[in-house]
Amino acid sequence: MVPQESICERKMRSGRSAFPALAFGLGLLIAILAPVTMMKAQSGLVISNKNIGTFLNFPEGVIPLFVVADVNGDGVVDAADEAMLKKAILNGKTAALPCEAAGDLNLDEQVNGDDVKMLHDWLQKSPTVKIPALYATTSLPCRNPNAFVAATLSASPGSSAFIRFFRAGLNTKTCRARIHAGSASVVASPTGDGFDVRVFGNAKPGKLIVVLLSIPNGRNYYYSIPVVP
Ligand SMILES: [Ca+2]
Ligand SMILES: [Ca+2]
Repeated sequence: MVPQESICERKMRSGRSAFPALAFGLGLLIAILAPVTMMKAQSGLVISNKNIGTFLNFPEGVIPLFVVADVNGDGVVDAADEAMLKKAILNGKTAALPCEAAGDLNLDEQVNGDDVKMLHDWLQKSPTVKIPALYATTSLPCRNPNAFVAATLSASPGSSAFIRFFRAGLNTKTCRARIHAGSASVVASPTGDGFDVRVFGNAKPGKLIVVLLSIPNGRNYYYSIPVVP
């Protein structure tokens, strides 16, 4: 199994679905007064002001994602990320990384030599990780200005999860999504800014829906949605 899917499975155990309540309690008032701050509280990823208007039109519970191991935020996972991660750890400056959260490959909420080793092992198999994973977390920050997609973090049988783009040029005409694994189908959103993942009524809680997302320039990413009761 590819390492990215191992990450996907681990994140189910990490309990990330516990945090959406954070967004709802303080709710709309904060959204109106300080949207950028709200986005940071939800996911650790700060969305730039030029994109925030788009983001606020997305369905409830849609959270910005980052690319696992892409610490320099260019959308690709390669030796440049390994070098940057290694240097930041050696200098004790992981907080200064464009996306510190992306450096926590093993999802233990720390960025250290174990993560560098994991990334090094991944890159031994291929100079770039062919299909990196998309992920969201509250445990570490990510300021990546190149973030491009947001999504629902979990879905119950019979409901829909949403994937939404917030970068110019990314939409249902230029991007594709298909189900890689799991009991669901995927359709273009009515607004054309992303995809709706329809989880089958007989999907089993505890399983994952894995979506293969393709954007221009040959970039592909896996996004895993845990099925919850
Ligand atoms: Ca990178
Ligand atoms: Ca780690």
